[in-house]
Amino acid sequence: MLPEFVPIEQLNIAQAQQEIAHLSDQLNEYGYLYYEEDSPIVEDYIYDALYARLLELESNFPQFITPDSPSQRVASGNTISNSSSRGLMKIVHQIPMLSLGDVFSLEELNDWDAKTIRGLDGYQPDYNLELKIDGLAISIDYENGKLVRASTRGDGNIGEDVTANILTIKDIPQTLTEKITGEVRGEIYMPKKSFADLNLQRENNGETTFANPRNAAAGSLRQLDPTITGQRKLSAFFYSTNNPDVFNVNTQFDLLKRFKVLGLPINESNKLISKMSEISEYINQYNQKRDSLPYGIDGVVVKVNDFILQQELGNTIKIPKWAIAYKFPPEEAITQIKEIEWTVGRTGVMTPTAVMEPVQLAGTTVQRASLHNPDYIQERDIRINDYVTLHKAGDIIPEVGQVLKNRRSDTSLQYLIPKYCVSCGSPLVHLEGEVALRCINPSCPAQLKEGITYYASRNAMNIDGLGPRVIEQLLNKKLISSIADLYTLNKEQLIKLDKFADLSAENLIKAINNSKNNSVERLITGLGIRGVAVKAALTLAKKYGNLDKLITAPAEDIAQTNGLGEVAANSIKVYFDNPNVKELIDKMKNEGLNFDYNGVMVANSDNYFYNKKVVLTGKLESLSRNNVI
Ligand code: 1X8
Repeated sequence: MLPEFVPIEQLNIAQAQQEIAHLSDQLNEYGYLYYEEDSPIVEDYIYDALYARLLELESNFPQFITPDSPSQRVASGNTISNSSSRGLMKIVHQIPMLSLGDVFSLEELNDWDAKTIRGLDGYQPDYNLELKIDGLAISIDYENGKLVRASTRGDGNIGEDVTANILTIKDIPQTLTEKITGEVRGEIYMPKKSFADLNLQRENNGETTFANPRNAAAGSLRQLDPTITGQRKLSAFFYSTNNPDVFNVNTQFDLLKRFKVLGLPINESNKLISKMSEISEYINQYNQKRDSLPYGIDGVVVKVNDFILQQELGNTIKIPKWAIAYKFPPEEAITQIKEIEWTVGRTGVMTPTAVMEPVQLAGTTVQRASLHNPDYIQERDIRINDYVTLHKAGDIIPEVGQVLKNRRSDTSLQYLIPKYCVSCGSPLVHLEGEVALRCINPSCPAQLKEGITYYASRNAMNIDGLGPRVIEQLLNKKLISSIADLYTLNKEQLIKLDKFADLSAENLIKAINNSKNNSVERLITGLGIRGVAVKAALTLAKKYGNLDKLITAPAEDIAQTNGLGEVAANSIKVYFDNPNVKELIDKMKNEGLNFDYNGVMVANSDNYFYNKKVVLTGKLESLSRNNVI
């Protein structure tokens, strides 16, 4: 997450010095993890924002610029050397490999369009739209059609010589179809399928897995042993050059076609548009297609199509003015687990939730993700303070993906699964055949709270005004200890609760009393019997007509019910055989709860009404229109 920056003019000198030192350290660490370890821990946009802040501070307080500031790194390393600790030769790019400016909304894109048109004295250029490939940039020199050198982008000025490794990638031609001498730039990526296979294989070998295809591609390309790169199934798309003259074309659109003729792989999803308003269709199309593409993309690159116009617009130090990246909301993020929280559900199952550093993910801020059950934690060896990848399952629910074990500190300890219920302290049990941990104390307050909340919920007894906060207070004040006790409450007791006025107390008492008349399928649902949800409860209510009949029905008979089976039938029998439940049902009966089905019974074929419709007109004394059906 980005910190809120204090406006520069409000900083005193000491604060500025401190912030510069802090940012400098932070960015150096991020840069090291990104470039040297292929293991970034922050999104690019966060790095970029922090870097921009550092530059702003340094330009206002130049006395605090230190030689090890990331802003000074580029200027100091302008010679070829092999001083890299990893042993790959450094290559200075003849022309820097720029990054792209980026925008995150159509509005910002329109601003960029307007600025571009202004830069061209009001001329509206054509734009070539291309997919932004989630890989790593590469620069390759061909001499007389032969591949002679390849280097990574590095910091934009100095990259690493990966020629030997690039020669092992089958999709990259070692010889072009024409004897051309010139440089081409593109993106190396690992197809999603190769990434999944690689990680599976690494997991089986007990090796650490890669966090995403991009890191896997970077790790695979920057190997000292090219045979390893050769085994990694990398691929590439080419999209630009430093030497447009060599290729005899005048536009970006034609350059891609020319690359194809020369045997260079290109991404053929590009599209030429004549005004910016045509972009939204392209963006929507690929945002939707994104998951089903065999390679990762993280946005759309918009380029002024005509090379002469590109030249006219020119570059800033860091980015071209004639191109921009529209970034999709990130689909995967990296964050740190701060805590594992356990909650007890209605049936006593204790579920773990990871509480994390808040992070942006596919358009929302995410801080919590279910860890499902203890096995999920143990199989992945998830620990407090671990860095993990986060994605959205089915595009909605945040889910923890991988643990970045190489980011773990030496002092990290294995996470210990709790042995006791977090609500009542009773020992937890692992029931046969279940992965879940359960608290089996029937009077566990957390279970009661969840159970009563479910009982009062819309699909069950539908008691308006009886939500979890009220129920929690009723339990804490010991005014209730079961659902039957709800019916003994009076107005005076409710008024003493937090935020309870005369009227709301009265309304709640009314709502509770009204629920006594509900048709019995609501009561059956509300009991929360395992395997019996709304639909099954209705089927049972229709079949037996009355709760007592259901309680005394043989398991075999229940199992014959449409949509139920032996498992649900057994669960029903076990439930009603429990002495605590027997006591509960008696209490409910004494409180006057309706045990009958108020709707239309399922008729047997020998019944007179079988297959006949009965039409009633007029008004009924005891039933409303809703209750009849
Ligand atoms: C980066 C990328 C570019 C393109 C596709 N994917 C990228 N990651 C493209 O132009 N089609 S351009 C680029 C850059 O200039 N840094």
